[in-house]
Order: sequence, then structure tokens, then C-alpha cells
Amino acid sequence: MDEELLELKKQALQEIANAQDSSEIVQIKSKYLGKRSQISRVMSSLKNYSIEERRTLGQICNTIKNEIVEALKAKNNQLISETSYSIDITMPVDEDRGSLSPITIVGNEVCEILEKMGFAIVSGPEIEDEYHNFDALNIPSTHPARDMQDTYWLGSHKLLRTHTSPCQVRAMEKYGAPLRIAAPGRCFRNEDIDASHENTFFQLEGMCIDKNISIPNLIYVMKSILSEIFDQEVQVRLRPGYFPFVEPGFELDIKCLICEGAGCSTCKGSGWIELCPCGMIHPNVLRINNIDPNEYSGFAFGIGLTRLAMMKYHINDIRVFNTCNLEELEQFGIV
Ligand code: FA5
Repeated sequence: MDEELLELKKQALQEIANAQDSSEIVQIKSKYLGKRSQISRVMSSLKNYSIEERRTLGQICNTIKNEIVEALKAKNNQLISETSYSIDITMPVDEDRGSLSPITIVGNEVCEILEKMGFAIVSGPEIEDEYHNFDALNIPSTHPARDMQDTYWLGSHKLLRTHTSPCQVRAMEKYGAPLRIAAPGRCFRNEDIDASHENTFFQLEGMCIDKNISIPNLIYVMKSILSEIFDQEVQVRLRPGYFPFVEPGFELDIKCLICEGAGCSTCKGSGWIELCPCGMIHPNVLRINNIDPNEYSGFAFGIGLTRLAMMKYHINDIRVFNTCNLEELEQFGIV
């Protein structure tokens, strides 16, 4: 028996020495130390031997086992260290590193423009509560405007925010007036998806509250953003728009840059893209948020960042952003 075990050990150590990688180490371990290995069989048969034989044989088995375990560990460490040294650190780095998403790029650009005008960049939660998403924006639960922004409700009056406007409320609560903030972020709506509508999209909220703020201030800021973002001449139009949290409210559209205004699937044949609703903050909203509308006034806007990226990069279908298809993105010079 002793001879047999010593032969077994020799064989195991030889195989360990010849192992080429960690998977071989695992196989050798199982072969010589696993439940069905010869050593395990001898160990479990010890009860059939005399006490004296049991002690001697048990000791031999344990010593052999320990030697094999140590040899396996040492060989494994050796293989690992050889592997790490086998990386050729002089190889040139792969230059194809991808890039930021076009939406992030455009969002950062708008933030930079607004920062220069004294706006602070803030953020808010994507899982919002009903109060911040609706009530504090002058949209009580009975208001029909809630239907325009159907979303995913999570229970306990929580929901996936439908717009970045709750960031206005959180900023007013935290900082009071005067105030200038911009809040880019993701929004969610239960939406029929088409070339210009997704159920997940990005907006950038802007808000300015101070003494004597009026519509010309709003128009100046909107014009500054658009003229810096687009390297080309763009036509904009301002028309009345209804949002319960602004009065008066406007829709700011830009002439579709995909079809140059001729009409296409992106602009639904109208030649114009709804890009940035805006308006003067409703006195109720100021009041709800403890700001005196007799002392302060302000404007707010909500840029559709995803659509802005579509216009800037001439992407004719919003669904392209979610395809994760590098070929699609490469053709716009993004990657
Ligand atoms: C709002 O969400 C208002 N909170 C904006 C606002 C802020 C108005 C401050 C006044 C003052 P609206 O639902 O129109 O408004 O969305 C704003 C912009 O987000 C749209 O013009 C559009 O560019 C973009 N948008 C809206 N829904 C989608 C959608 N499903 N997919 C892609 N972009 C969208």
C-alpha cells in the first residue's frame, strides 16, 4: 500500500509540473484529491485496518495530500505570474475608444452656455413623487393636463418623472429666490413610439427667477442657446402653448433640419419640430413654493435634448439612439 501511494504521489507531482494552465490544475486536483480519488478511497477504508496500521497509513495519506496541495498552489501561482508577464505592454493602444452619446454632448454644450449666463447645473430624481411632478407645478390630480403626460406609476404616489420640471420645484424649495438653474436629465412617458417620440428621452430644464424678469429675457436666453448650438442658420417660431405652470406659455419650434422644412416623417410632414416649450412662471407655482409673485417673476423652459441632438446631428429617427448600433452612430460622425 505504501509503495502504491508513493507511486501515486510521484505521478501527481509530475503531472503538476507539466501543467500548462489553471484549468489543468483544477483537473489534477480533482483527479488526486477529489472524492473519487485513490487517496480518498484509502482514507475511507482506514476503518478496516488495525489501529496501528490505521495510524501509519493515515499519516502517509495526509502527508501525500499536503504535498500535492502545496505543489498545486505553487504551480498555480507560477502560471498566474507568467500570464501577467505575458501581456505585451509595448503593444499600441487601441485608438477606437468610442465617444460620448450625442445627447450627452449636446446636453453638456447647453449647460456650458447657461453656466456662462450664471445658471447653476442641478439634478433631480428620476423616480419622482406625484407632488413634485404635478401638484407643485399647478397640476392637481383632477387637472386634465395630467393626461398629456401619462407615465409609469410605481405605487405610493411615486412615478417615473414625465419631465425635468420637478427640478424647478426642488430648486425653489432648496434655494428660494433669486434663482437660475439648469437641470438636464432623463424623462419617461407612456408614449406611442414613432420617429420623434420615445418612451425614454432627455430634457433640459431651465429656470430663472429674479426681480423684473420678463419675456424679452426669456427670448434672449433661448436665442443664445440655439445660435451657439447650431453651426448653421436655423429658423425658429414662437407660438402660444399651454402648460399649467407657465403663463403666458409658448411652444418654440425649429424648422426641421432633416427636410429643410419641406415635410418628412421626423417632423410629421409639418416642416417644424417642437423643441422647447417655455413661458413665464405661473404666479401659483411661485406661491406654492413660497416665493412672492409680487416681488419676483421668472421664466422657465424645457428643451427636448434628444430632439436637439437629432437636429444637430441630422438623425432622422429617435429610435437610432437605442439601437446601440455602432455603424448607425459612425455615419453621423459620432463614434
Ligand atoms: C414639457 O415636458 C414641459 N415640462 C416643458 C416646459 C418646461 C414648459 C418649462 C414650460 C416651462 P413637453 O411635453 O412639450 O413639455 O416636452 C418638452 C419637450 O420634450 C418637447 O418639445 C420635445 O422636444 C421633448 N419631448 C416630449 N415628449 C417626448 C418624447 N416622447 N420623445 C422625445 N422627446 C420628447
